[in-house]
Amino acid sequence: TATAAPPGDKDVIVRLFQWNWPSVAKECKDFLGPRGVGGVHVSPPQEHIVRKDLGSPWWQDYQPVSYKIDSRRGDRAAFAAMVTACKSAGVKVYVDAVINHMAGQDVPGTGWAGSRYDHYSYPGVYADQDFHHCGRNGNDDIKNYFDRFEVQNCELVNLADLKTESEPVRNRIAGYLNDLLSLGVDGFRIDAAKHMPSADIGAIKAKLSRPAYVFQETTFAAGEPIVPDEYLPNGDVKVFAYGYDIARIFNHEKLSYLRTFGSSLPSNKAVVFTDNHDTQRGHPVLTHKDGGRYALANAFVLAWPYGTPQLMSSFEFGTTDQGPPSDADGRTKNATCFTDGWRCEHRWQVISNMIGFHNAVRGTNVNSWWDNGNDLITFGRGDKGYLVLNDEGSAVTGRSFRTPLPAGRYCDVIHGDFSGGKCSGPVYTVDGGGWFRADVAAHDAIALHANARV
Ligand code: LAG
Ligand code: CA
Repeated sequence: TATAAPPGDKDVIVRLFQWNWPSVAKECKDFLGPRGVGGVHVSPPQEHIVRKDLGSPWWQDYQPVSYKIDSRRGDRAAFAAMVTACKSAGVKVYVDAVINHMAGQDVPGTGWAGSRYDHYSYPGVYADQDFHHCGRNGNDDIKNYFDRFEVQNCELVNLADLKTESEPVRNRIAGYLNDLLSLGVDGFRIDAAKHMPSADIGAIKAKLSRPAYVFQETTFAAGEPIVPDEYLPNGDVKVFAYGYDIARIFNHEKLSYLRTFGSSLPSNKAVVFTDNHDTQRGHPVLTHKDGGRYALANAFVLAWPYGTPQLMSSFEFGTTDQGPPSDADGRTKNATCFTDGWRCEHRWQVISNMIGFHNAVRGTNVNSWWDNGNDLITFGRGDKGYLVLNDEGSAVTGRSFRTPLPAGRYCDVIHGDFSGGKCSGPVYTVDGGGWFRADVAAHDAIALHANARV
């Protein structure tokens, strides 16, 4: 099965977690497009449950009630306008597709757009015969992740599990995805992919009206029988180990270990990330709460040639259930970067400028690796870029670094913005032998690249 190529020459994906459609549209035009971001991963657009009684938790959105495109983030018209705006800014739109299950509510209710539902009944969409009833564990819930049948046919936290092997169910799901394609979306993040046999996802993909980029949520823990590799025929896979490894190395080990960083999955099939909305709620990963260390980790992710980087853009939360800033009716408020809890990691100076580095070095190999055997690392990418990462507790002073760069004056995009031929931060002069001299503060970096020459 051919995978629609992501991206082209711009492959970075930004996850605007829970952003409403007008805010996504504006961000595509104001920032993502101009900064060279390839695609935006948006939160689920379909009608979902409403649990105002629980304070409208963010996870309402992962409990579909119908495939109407009408959610706390906006209606169909607002969604369509967002897609148009992003595409005209040169940013592809990837939809979070929740297709393994419907809602997990034991009592009947009314969804966001007014659809009535009961646990295994979604009038006009699905009825009881469309769901698995695995007959295990007393309540049909998944308990044993080491049992393939159970993981794919029982219920993930009580969520009504669709018979993705059934033709009518596949047709319904494909109908929803095709509706999104008709509005111009470019691809899908397949939610809970591990909970569906890979062949079921493949069969649904085969029903799509045109090629779409697919990346799959394939969580994995050692010893589990269902492995991410199984899902490669459908498209790309998310590499969860990557973010855990990054956190371990930055928190407890040595940056010099990054010299061979990656995973056993092929780089061109791997979507990599420091954190996502699930791992940042209670898993050992780096997040916006780690401040500078998070920025440095993402600088490495964007500079290193393994996988398609996905950047997280979060809202602050006290409890793990807390939803995004909302109005009295539960509509998500506009995302206003750096206020009202919107952290906008993708706009942090280091992270956003390293998107430009990533694009400038695309297609080149790592060279000139040098480390001090501990937390100071340096490497080049082709003759296009050079990164120094100093995570030592003390500054490196007056050191000469040998880069693969042609002679010239380069903007340090870690501390300065490059635009209109000017740099708002430090500029380093690389000589004819590729050398430049610099001081690097503790827990700091320098990044030079071909598209930021002064
Ligand atoms: C995912 N990827 O494969 C999402 O990234 C993840 O965030 C989703 O879980 C999950 N799959 C299902 O789409 C989230 C929350 C869960 C939440 C679930 C459904 O992490 O905590 O479950 O969405 O809303 C919640 C309650 C459960 C309850 C369930 C059903 O936390 O206690 O049993 O709803 O009512
Ligand atoms: Ca399933």
